[in-house]
Amino acid sequence: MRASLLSLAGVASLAFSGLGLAADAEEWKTRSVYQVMIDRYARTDGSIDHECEAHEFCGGTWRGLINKLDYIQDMGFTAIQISPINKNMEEHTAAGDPYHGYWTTDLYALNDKFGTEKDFKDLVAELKKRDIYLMADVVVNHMAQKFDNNPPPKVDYSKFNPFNDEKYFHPYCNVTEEGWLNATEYQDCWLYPYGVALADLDTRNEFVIKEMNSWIKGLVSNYSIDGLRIDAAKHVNDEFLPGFVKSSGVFAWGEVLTGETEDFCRYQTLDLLPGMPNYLDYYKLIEGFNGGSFEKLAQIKKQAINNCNDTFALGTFVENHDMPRFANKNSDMAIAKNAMTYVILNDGVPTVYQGQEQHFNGFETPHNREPLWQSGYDKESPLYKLTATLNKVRNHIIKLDKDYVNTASEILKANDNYFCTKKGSYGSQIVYCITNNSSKGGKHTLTVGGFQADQKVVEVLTCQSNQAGMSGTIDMKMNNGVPKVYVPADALKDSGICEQTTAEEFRDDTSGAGVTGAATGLLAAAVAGWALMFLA
Ligand SMILES: *[C@@H]1O[C@H](CO)[C@@H](O)[C@H](O)[C@H]1NC(C)=O
Ligand SMILES: *[C@@H]1O[C@H](CO)[C@@H](O)[C@H](O)[C@H]1NC(C)=O
Ligand SMILES: *[C@@H]1O[C@H](CO)[C@@H](O)[C@H](O)[C@H]1NC(C)=O
Ligand SMILES: *[C@@H]1O[C@H](CO)[C@@H](O)[C@H](O)[C@H]1NC(C)=O
Ligand SMILES: *[C@@H]1O[C@H](CO)[C@@H](O)[C@H](O)[C@H]1NC(C)=O
Ligand SMILES: CC(=O)N[C@H]1CO[C@H](CO)[C@@H](O)[C@@H]1O
Repeated sequence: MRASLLSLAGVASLAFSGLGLAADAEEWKTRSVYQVMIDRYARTDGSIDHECEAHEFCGGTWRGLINKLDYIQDMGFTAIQISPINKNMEEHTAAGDPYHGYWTTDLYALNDKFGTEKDFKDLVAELKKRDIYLMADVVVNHMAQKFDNNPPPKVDYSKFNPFNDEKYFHPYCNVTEEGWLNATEYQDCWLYPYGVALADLDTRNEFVIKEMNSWIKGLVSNYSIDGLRIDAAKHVNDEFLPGFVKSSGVFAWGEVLTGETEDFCRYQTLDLLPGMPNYLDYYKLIEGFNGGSFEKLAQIKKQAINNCNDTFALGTFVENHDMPRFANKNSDMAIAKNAMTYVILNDGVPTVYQGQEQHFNGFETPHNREPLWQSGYDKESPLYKLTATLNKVRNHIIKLDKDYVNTASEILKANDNYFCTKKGSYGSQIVYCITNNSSKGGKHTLTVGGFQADQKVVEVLTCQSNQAGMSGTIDMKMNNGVPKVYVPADALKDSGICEQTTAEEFRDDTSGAGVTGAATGLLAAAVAGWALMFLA
């Protein structure tokens, strides 16, 4: 074991201090992130009846987002991650339109499909006013141009800004089947040539490095960006990343899509990236809720603590724009509640992808990008309300205990049916249990520790009170497969959370049971979903 649990907080606060980013990483840890895909979040006129094709523009804008920030803030989120903002190619392609923003052609122009520069600056100002952090998604691996599927792609490099010459790119090659395990190939070859050529930037080239670093510095400063998500970080050479992050001057998550601990954690231990979306947990969560055991989740968490420098700077998620929706595999509402509970209360930064709170159930790209307006922005939906409560509790506890975010969860139980942890200092600790029992799960008592003798606690999802026994355990009254979340009663004073409580007893909770999310009004796209998923 590389670091004892006690010294972890110290390690974490030292992390990246050499790069002057310590404060930013620490600030980000206290936040809770809502991931927005601009084209699919809100239209300028706020209309909710607009139908569109899954692989074409649906008309969401920065202005639409400004008008609908209450929806995000009322759910307790304190940061948003938005899809890329720079100008994209214009053409319609066999792989659809660049509605997602990942097909950049000009790094120095904003994407006018999403609004004007004034619109974007107004968004930034409105976020500042609300103290919501802005994380911008940036593409550094490639520039994009239409491809007629006749290899090699005939690219007109003069159309790109600022990388307007072939010499700034790797020569064309397609990643072979075996090449996905060979870094030289998956970093230097062109990703998924289909409908679009993702011309692979030579991020070892001196000009490319200098220009990228100066661009990101300008972008962050011109638009007061608080953090970055670096798209396809695994597909650029390692050495490019730290300089880029340092130039930005802000915290960054790099997309490193792997479930292998060593391959994943090396990005932190080699100081390549301060943080990443937590794909290690992701795969084990999907397994755990779909017939697998939560023991595997517990194991990977221990491995991550031993192998990564700072698991608290990772982003916890069960959904993003690249993966099938959680509800696509498992449509049970109680299961979805358990998954959401893990996302918000796990070590690391909670990250919820728009639509998860509405139990959207789309399959692979582009079907996992349902316009949010299909939900009518329903603030009464069971997962919306749950998320609001969990964020409120987490935000409150962080105010009481500044070490909360750098304290590793203690795993109390991890087996086929349950995963329970205690996180934070005694007095303001959060103890929760998630289960895979599903909404058909019956009444049973689950005895769990993590409390102090005789401690008075409140189950915050039902506002029921309970008291720990001499041995610091609670008898949790489980029913209908919903999760349980306990906080010491004293810690809730003046929080506005559960001002009135009743004694804990079995409660029926079938809210939303059987609901499988908003019906998708999207017309099925007649394009290969598997290919699109990787293009963006
Ligand atoms: C991360 O851990 C590695 C290995 O222990 C160490 O060499 C490196 O300095 C650490 N980096 C940071 C930023 O703490
Ligand atoms: C690229 O390689 C993949 C296999 O990795 C193959 O399925 C695909 O057809 C190839 N595309 C082109 C344009 O060569
Ligand atoms: C990885 O791919 C490169 C480029 O195709 C090749 O030269 C190299 O031999 C491969 N490495 C391994 C270990 O297969
Ligand atoms: C930032 O603003 C400066 C001054 O207007 C401009 O020269 C620069 O190109 C801008 N950078 C980006 C990335 O927009
Ligand atoms: C929960 O997981 C266990 C172990 O894999 C499995 O036997 C059980 O069927 C699962 N429960 C539900 C409701 O899926
Ligand atoms: C209804 C149901 O699935 N209940 C199960 C929940 O998990 C516990 C622990 O394994 C089982 O005992 C219950 O039968």
